Amino acid sequence: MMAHPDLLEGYVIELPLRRPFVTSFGEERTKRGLLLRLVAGDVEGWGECVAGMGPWFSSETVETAQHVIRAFGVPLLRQQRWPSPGEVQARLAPIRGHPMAKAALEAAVLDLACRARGIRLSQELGGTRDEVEAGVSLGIEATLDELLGEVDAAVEQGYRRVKLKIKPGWDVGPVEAVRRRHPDLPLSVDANAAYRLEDVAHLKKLDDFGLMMIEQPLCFDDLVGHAQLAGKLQTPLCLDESITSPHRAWEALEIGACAIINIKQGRVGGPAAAVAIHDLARSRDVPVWCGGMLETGLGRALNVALATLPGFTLPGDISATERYWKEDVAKPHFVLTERGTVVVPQEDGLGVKVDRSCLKEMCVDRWTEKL
Ligand code: SMG
Ligand code: MG
Repeated sequence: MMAHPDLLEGYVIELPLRRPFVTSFGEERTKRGLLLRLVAGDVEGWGECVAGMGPWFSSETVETAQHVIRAFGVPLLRQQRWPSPGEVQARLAPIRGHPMAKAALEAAVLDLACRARGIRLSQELGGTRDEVEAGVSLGIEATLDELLGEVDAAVEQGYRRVKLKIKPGWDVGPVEAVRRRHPDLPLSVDANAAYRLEDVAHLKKLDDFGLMMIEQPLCFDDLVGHAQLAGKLQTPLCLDESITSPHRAWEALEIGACAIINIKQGRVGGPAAAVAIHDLARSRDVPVWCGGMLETGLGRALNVALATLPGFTLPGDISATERYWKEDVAKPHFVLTERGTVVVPQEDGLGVKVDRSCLKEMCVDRWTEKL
C-alpha cells in the first residue's frame, strides 16, 4: 500500500512558445501552466494541469484549478486512507466539473505510485507499445505561404499526420492548397467549435479533400448537432471539447455524434477516465487518438504513456519538445524518431526527470499544502 504523502507543491509556470499558436478561439504566445509535485519520503510524483490561462478551450483556468485543488481536492484526498491511483476519481467525485483540476491530482498520485513501485506508467495503464505515432497540430497563420512552409517542414521532419486549425474564413482555401501540394499526406482539420449547423453546405466542401476527420466543428456542448451534421458529411467527425467524461463519450457514441474520439486525460477527468473512454471506444471499434494541450514534458510523458494503449490507432497531437519551446522542465526532451514516432521513456513512472534550474526559471508562483 502507498504511504501517505507528506506534501503537495504547486508550481505556476510560464513558458514562451517558439511560435504563437493561433486557433479559432484565440492566440497563445506564452504557455501558463500548473505543475503538481507530490512528495512521500524520498519519492516524488508529478502531475501537470492542462487548464489554460483563460476559460477559452474549456471553462477551467490555471487559477480555478489551483483553487479547486487546494480548497477541495486536497481535503478529500487526505481525509481518509491515502487512495490508490484507481481510487482517486471516486474520492474526488463530490467535486462537480473541474475535470482538469481533478486530473492533475490523479496524475501526480499515479506517477508517485508508479515510481514507488518501480514500474513505468505505460505498464500501469495497460500500454502495449514502446513508441507512439506522432502528429502535429498547425495553428492558423497570417498567410497561406507561412502555413505551407509549416506543413512542408512537418512533412520533411517525418510527422505521420498533419492537423490544420480552421475557422470561418480560413478553411476550404488553406485545406485545398495543402492537399494539392501533399496529395497523400494524412491530413485532418480542427475547428475548435467555430461553426454552426447552418454552415453544413460550407463544411461539405471539405469532403473533397480526403481528410481523416473534422475535429469539433460545432459548439463545445452540442452532441445532438454533431449527430445531425455527421449524417450530412462524408468526412468522419471527431469530438474533442464535447467529450468531458466517459459517460459523455457513451452518449456521443450512442447517438452517432462522432466516429473518432480525441482523448485528453485532463479534459475527461484524469488518466482512469481516459482509459475508460479508450476501453469503451475499443469495444465498439471506434478509433481514438491522444490529444495535446501544449503540455510540458511532464504532461507529454503522460500522453505518451496513454497512447501506448492498443485502441490508440491514429497518430496523436504528440510532437517533439523542440516544436514548442527551447528548453523544457522535463528531461530528456522528446524527439521525433526517423519512423515518425516518439519513444516511451524507460524509467519508472512518467520516465522523465524535472530539471530544477529550468523549473526555477519558469516558475512565477508556488505554494505548498501539508498532507
Ligand atoms: O499540444 O500539440 C499540442 C496542441 C494540440 O491542437 C492542439 N490542441 O483543440 O486539440 C485542440 C488544441 C487545444 C489546445 S489550444 C491551446
Ligand atoms: Mg481539438
